[in-house]
Amino acid sequence: MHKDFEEDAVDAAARVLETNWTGRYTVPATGLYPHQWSWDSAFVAIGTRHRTPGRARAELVTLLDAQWPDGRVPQIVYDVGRDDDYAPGAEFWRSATSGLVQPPVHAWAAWLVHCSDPAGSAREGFLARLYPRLARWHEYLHGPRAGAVGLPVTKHPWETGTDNSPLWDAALERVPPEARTAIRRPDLRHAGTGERPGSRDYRRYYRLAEAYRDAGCADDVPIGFAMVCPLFASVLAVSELALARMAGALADAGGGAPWGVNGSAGTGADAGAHETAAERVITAMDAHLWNDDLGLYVALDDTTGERVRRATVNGLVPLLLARSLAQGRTARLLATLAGPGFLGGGPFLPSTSREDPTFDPALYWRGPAWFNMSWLLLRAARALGRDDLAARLGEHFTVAAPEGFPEYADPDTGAGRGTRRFSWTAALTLDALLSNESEVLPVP
Ligand code: 2M8
Repeated sequence: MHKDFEEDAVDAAARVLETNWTGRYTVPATGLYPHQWSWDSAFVAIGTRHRTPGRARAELVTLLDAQWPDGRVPQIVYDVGRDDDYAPGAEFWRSATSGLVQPPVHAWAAWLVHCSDPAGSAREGFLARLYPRLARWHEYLHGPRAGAVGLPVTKHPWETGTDNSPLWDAALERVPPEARTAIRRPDLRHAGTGERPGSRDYRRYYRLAEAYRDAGCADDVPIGFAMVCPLFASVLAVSELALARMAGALADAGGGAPWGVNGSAGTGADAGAHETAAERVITAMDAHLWNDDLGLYVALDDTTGERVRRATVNGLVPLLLARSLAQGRTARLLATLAGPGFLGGGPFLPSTSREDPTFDPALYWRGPAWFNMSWLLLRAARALGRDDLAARLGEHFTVAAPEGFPEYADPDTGAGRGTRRFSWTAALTLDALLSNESEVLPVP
């Protein structure tokens, strides 16, 4: 990439993040998403660590301050009073946070943030502050959220982060498209109807959210949707390995700490417990989510036990764990990624395979190229030493600044779609351009 272009893109990305910073956290986009979102904040911190590491730490601390007593980290922390600008809001949840969750990228993000400024992190006691909270977050996912095969279930498409992916179609079809709450769509003021989920989907989304809220957000009450996702499981495994690194760093720094996983002392033993948890996730994913015909991992319906035969980018994310996957899987995943459904069929990485009958290049998670997905696979490619593949995935970030840091892009032309000045697009562009880490979990 040309040096001047890179510098301009870095400055422009930093400006977007400055605009979207509220003083305590970064909104995903000032119009469409005016609150703090869980996994967005993790991606934002991964980018802001390069320029303003103190702000990256604050971003994660603010989010973890909203953690529930049961350990869950909420999908949204509301800027209460702005219910007119996004729905459902605090009034719907009868709480300042949503009761749902999002993919657990946080411990990985916290480790990357720590590595980029270990001195500042130590000064603020960042790891000591976050580690016990992140460990509790994971305990919640391994405990109340564990499904039949031991992997965490998502109880709503909003929890998957890939809200209208075709992976959820069949399960969602069983949910009656009737909600008691009057549905408002402020989102349609900021994005085209052809880019957002339709009203039938929204009635089902509300129906599920109402059922979960009315059950007190208890996880032992079935509400009609329970899906296991390979993207969610993969980032949980990476984040467990990040917690192992943190436990090790804390033990080195202080010779142990008064917290721990399942009550154990916070010494090297904790690192081992997190590594074991990661291995358990990977083994279960390999045993239950692999689809040999499609050559990637798929979702599992925890209610019916059926695997969802759909090829989506979610199923390629386990490449982050390439070295630990079952024999032959990494080579198959790389072949699928290079094949006609994904990078072999066009310049940018689509969210749903170009060969899947549901593929739509404009509709949200059903085809467009998302920058966080290119970033996840870029990190995987770098860790595998596949510079050619990393360069190819990195091309996605060359369209980010010229297109105004869009939420997502057309996978064939790179034209921006969705909202603009989108925080994680800006943040991950910063990371793609400024990070020289070749490991998924670098060492400070
Ligand atoms: C999108 O999801 C929200 C609900 O959480 C929505 O559509 O209103 C998704 O892309 C999700 O992954 C993202 O975290 C959120 C905010 O950027 O927007």
